[in-house]
Amino acid sequence: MSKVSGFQPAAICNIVLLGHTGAGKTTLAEAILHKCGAIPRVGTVTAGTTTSDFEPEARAHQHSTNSTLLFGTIAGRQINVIDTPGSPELIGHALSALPAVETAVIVVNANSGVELGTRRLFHAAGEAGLARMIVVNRIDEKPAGLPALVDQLKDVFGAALHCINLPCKGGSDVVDCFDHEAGDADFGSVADVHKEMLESTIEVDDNDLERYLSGETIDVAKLREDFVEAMNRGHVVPILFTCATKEVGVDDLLHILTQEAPTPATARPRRLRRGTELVEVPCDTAKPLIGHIFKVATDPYLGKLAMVRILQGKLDGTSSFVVGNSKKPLKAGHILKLQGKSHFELGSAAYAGDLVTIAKLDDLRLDTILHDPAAPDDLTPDRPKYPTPTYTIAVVSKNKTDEVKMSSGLTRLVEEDPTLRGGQDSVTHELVLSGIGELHIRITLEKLKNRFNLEVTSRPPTIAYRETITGRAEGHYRLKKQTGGAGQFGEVYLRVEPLPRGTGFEFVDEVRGGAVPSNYIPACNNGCEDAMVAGVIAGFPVHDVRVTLYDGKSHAVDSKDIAFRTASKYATREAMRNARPVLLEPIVNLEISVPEAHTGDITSDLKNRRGQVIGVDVENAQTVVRATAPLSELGRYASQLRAMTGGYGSFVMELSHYDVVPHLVQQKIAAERNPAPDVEE
Ligand SMILES: Nc1nc2c(ncn2[C@@H]2O[C@H](COP(=O)(O)OP(=O)(O)O)[C@@H](O)[C@H]2O)c(=O)[nH]1
Ligand SMILES: [Mg+2]
Repeated sequence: MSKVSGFQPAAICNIVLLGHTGAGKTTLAEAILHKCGAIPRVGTVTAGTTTSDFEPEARAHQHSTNSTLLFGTIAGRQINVIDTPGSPELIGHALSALPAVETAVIVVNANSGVELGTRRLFHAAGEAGLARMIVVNRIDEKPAGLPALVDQLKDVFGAALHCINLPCKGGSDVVDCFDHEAGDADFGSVADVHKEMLESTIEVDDNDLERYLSGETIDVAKLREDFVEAMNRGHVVPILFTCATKEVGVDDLLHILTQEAPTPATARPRRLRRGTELVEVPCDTAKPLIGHIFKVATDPYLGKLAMVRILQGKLDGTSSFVVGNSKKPLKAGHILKLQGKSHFELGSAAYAGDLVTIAKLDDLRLDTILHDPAAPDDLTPDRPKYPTPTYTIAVVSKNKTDEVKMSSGLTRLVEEDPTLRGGQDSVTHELVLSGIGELHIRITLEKLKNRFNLEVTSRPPTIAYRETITGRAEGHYRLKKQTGGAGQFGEVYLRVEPLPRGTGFEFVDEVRGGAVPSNYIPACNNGCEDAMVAGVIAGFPVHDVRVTLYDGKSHAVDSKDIAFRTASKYATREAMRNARPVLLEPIVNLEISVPEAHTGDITSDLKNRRGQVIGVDVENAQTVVRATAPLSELGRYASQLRAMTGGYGSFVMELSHYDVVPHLVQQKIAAERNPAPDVEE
């Protein structure tokens, strides 16, 4: 295996490619690698031959379904690129990459402009403290629309946006307006764009601004320094033009990335959390090692991979480190640089600012901190705000014998995806999987098949209904069995009554004069509890019931624990049937965020779902509707909300409480569940 060497912070450039599906991120990454000489020829997304889209799911869908690490070297600099999927449902992979880089390159499709997710990613990158730039790609397709597109971008993202180059020669080339003060462009004036960029840049340095205003020329080195500061502060967000398929503008992009964009040494220091405080971690190679694990994945040959942004210090195969506040010392053995599915080994240490990969260490988990034992152990990552998984399905493996394999496969996938949850539901005992939407879940199931050879069927999850009673009632049962030799005898009289919601089960012994001998009372208690396991309406667990045992009868020879247990169970069930039993359903709190124009549609749709609106807040043309609704009415809400709002709606939910199911709905559920009638065991 060929070895590569580690770069110093000032010679590294880390970027993440963000933007909607189809903007051309993966193709642009391919062009960057080609220009850096890292790959001999460029692959295409449609043929499934790009370095980045190497996973079977990405090839099948012809778009990225995971984030990937790539790197190239040019002009003495190492460029680390993280390509991300553009689908809003797969945004978790894009968000987790933000803490790893200095610069977010937001790629916009020249044909479609600002698309779903573009704004969100632009702002998320800003909140993560990244420098940002916008690449307008696919300029070959509709060159006449570009001036209007620039206006739209400035309108949406604000006054910090300035072109740093312009298309020329009919879109077959670009002219750099940072280094050039004059030239021919397809639209706009190179001189004007240069001046606009220059003037916004030097605004970050009062001294330079004063010198400029008094007619002095600012030399390029100083201008570059100011430019880095302007990008770091979000005061300048450059716009660049490219045609990735023809590699137009890619030299220019690389020039800006290597000469003008922040490096780990000049970027704003990355931040970690200490409790509620944010702590800056300067990119200093001389300090003890601190690294953030921003991605975990599995390689068919190398096993588990943990991808690390080295924040401070340096890392080599022999460095001993720990994770979080664990005391267990770990060693990497080898430090790898990934290039899509391939990898290279580092022949030297990796330094602060670099993105490297460690194989085969199970203790390394997403969004954890690894560090030298001498570095503080109370630092945690400032985790990106991941969307909450609210789209849930129940899965069953097609092959019964696969069940163990399936839960370990799911655990792996959940570990690798911050927006995926999975596991056995403690109430329904189903294996459930929650994600952001249908596409996200579909891709997850494809991964189960492709990686673990697991085929599953999926269906809506069973709602964890509960049962309770709303009245008092009496129950009696006499168990008498005489089969040849020893018989069974137990007779109980009891009463049931409702308890306040959330109290659980209570057993009270009011038996007088040994009508039920005291040694059988625990068995009676157990029998009453047995009756709580499955209620009388539809077999769901029973909550918040008090059972008071007050009388009974025993037999000197035939009475035994099991007889009293069984009798108590059936007496309790009989009593519950007469105590106005009801079904309870989980009610969730919802916070639904939609563009203001959709508020009416959303609230009337909620009414059809038996929901109740609690409040509506409007902020920046965005409405947040707060409501409660039964969980059972929200099975496909994640996808339906997106459909109702053209993709711009999102929501979070959490369990609020349990409430009585309306009678008609209860009858339907009871008929579907069809619980078995009581028969003596
Ligand atoms: N005409 C043209 N097509 C492009 C360009 N860049 C990418 N494409 C095509 O656009 C489609 C989506 O590209 P891809 O790289 O997968 O976009 P991503 O989803 O942002 O990664 C592919 O079919 C590419 O070949 C470009 O500059 N010009
Ligand atoms: Mg892609």
